[in-house]
Amino acid sequence: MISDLSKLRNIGISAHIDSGKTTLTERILFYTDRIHAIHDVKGKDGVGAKMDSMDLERERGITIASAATHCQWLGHHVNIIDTPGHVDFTIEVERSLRVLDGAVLVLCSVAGVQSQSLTVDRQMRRYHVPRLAFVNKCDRIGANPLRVRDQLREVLGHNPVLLQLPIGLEDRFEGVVDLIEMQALRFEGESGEHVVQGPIPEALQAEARAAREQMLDAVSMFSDDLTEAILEDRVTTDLIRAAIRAGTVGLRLTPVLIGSAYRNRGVQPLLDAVVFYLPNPTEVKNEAVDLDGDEAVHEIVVDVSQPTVLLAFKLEDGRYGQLTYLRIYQGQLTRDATIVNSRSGKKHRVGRLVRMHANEMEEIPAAGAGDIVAMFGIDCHSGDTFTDGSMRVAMTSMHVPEPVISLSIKPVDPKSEINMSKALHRFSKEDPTFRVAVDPESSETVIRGMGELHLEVYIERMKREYNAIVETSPPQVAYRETVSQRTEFNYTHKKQTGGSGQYAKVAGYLEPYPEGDFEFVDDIGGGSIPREFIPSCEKGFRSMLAKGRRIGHPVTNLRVVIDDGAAHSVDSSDIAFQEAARGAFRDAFDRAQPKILEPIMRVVIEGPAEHSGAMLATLMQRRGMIIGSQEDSGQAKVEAEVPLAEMFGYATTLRSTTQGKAEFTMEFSRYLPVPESVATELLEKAAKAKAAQARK
Ligand SMILES: Nc1nc2c(ncn2[C@@H]2O[C@H](COP(=O)(O)OP(=O)(O)OP(=O)(O)O)[C@@H](O)[C@H]2O)c(=O)[nH]1
Ligand SMILES: [Mg+2]
Repeated sequence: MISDLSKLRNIGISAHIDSGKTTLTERILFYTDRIHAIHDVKGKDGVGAKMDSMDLERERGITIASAATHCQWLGHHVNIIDTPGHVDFTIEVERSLRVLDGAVLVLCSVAGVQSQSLTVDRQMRRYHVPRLAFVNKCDRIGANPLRVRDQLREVLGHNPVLLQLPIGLEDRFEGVVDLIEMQALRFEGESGEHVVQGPIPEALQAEARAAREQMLDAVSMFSDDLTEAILEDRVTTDLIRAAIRAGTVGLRLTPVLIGSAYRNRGVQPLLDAVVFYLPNPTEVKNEAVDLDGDEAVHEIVVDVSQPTVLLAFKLEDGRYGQLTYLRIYQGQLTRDATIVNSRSGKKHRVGRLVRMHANEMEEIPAAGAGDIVAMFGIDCHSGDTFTDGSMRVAMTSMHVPEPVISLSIKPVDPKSEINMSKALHRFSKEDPTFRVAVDPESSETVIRGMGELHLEVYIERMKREYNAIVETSPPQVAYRETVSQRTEFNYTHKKQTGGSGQYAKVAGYLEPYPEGDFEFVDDIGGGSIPREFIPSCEKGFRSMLAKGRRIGHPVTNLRVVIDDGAAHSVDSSDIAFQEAARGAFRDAFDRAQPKILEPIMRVVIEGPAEHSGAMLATLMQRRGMIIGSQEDSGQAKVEAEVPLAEMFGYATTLRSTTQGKAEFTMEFSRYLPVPESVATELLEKAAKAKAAQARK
């Protein structure tokens, strides 16, 4: 168990696709002696980076699942989670940031703040995660770390402070000037393992002095001691570090470091900075909700002697059963301990307890508050809270984005069918953004997810890991339906069949509700509907939301208000009121100018300026709305909002129109009504499908 919590760091490495997170983590593991040779992502030796352990990750050279590891640096224990950059796997970033205390935001020195940097930054803010910025790839042509520092301020609204200056750039990038110790650092040896200190090169001295002044100015804001010391000219390294730490932990400052992971430069000083400036678990505030005491807030005390509270943030099904990644917030966990799931109330016995090192694990007897480990022997959902049973609390949940794309899949043979269902069960349990449903009408299996790549990866994994071969339909967009005007209803459900009849009447209105998916308001004053039947009305309305009346997609942004009605002492019942509500919905929805909504994606394309015309054209052809475009030192960047329905197969188009030189990222932005022509098309398609269904 880690006894001195001030010597523990839990950090995440998050950033835009391809910015070098996994490459950086590989170097960190090498310099901390966790691995004994460096293997690159898509490197020539064909081995692949430690943290990208899945075959599919190695083949494609991208990270798909987050992976955890740990190392020792300057007498500190550092737990690290390397996350994927592609937005389709954003849940992996989300759940990691949920449980981490600090993060390294990696940026490319050429591309600077990119679209995913914004998304990741937003996620870091959501969980109040202090961060360091690492400007990577300083060896690339066009590297400009100072410009990236400026973008951190202008685009992300950070308070970035440069702690280093580059010594040379591009192919002459040699090392960095440490502005705190006023030393030049060079990285020698075959893999940059020897950090050699030396005097600052003559040509850089004036610039370094000015940059140090600037740095001192910015960080003295966070320390009166440092301010005083500056005035009295007795500044020390410790005083500066303490000030930077205070600003960083307080989320008011972002230290900026510089390097090239690939060229083995600048990684050790980054590790120093993790230890110096990122918080230990006791410096971060965490809260749980008391499930017994009226949802009161329970403040977490990071202490091994407190009752145990832990959060299962990630699951993986493996050879030895479910592997559950967890963050221990309070108390401790030992092998063979009994813990209670706060959601289900079920008791479980912890089997093995392990520390993860990518896909390897090391068994440990116990772990304490503040640590991140994994356990076997427990079956649970991702996001479940466990305690030792002495109280019932839940850690606040994480943000789970809604899937926007779906695909129907069909196994090719009976064997695949059995395997497919196993695979789907596992994937949907592990990944809350991956959903599986069977369409009751067509009895087709429909999978939903965050994007084409997300679903493609699961289909490939079904084949490889489960031997389940499936045919897929073209991807479908997750349309929604809603109403556009307030519409009253007054509906009576009446039925007389032999003995007792059915009678219920509901009146009120439905209207657009942009603030949420659905709201039901009971506005009945005089008791025209008996209290006990109000929930029946709500149930009736809710039952209509799953399938809208236009094209059968879910209904959203709808408020239903009931303000009158009638009941009969004998013939009114739960069922009668549900039926009345359904009748009222059918009647009013059709008159409320219903409309179809489609997901709109925020698309960002980056590429050489000579292709900017082609980049724009591809978006215009796809009903794209250009939000902005800019050109900077030969690079063009175009930002647009484009309907998801138009974006299928876009990767191929973009590749061929720009000779593979442009890249794009895409992320859900909002729902908007479809244009008339598209609505007509969708209605025709829905009518055809219905007719085909009827013929069956
Ligand atoms: N020139 C240069 N290339 C780098 C550097 N760091 C990483 N790369 C290259 O950038 C590519 C992507 O690196 P990764 O480490 O896989 O990036 P990542 O951020 O983990 O990518 P995802 O996890 O897929 O988002 C690889 O080809 C690396 O070799 C660097 O400092 N300089
Ligand atoms: Mg990676």
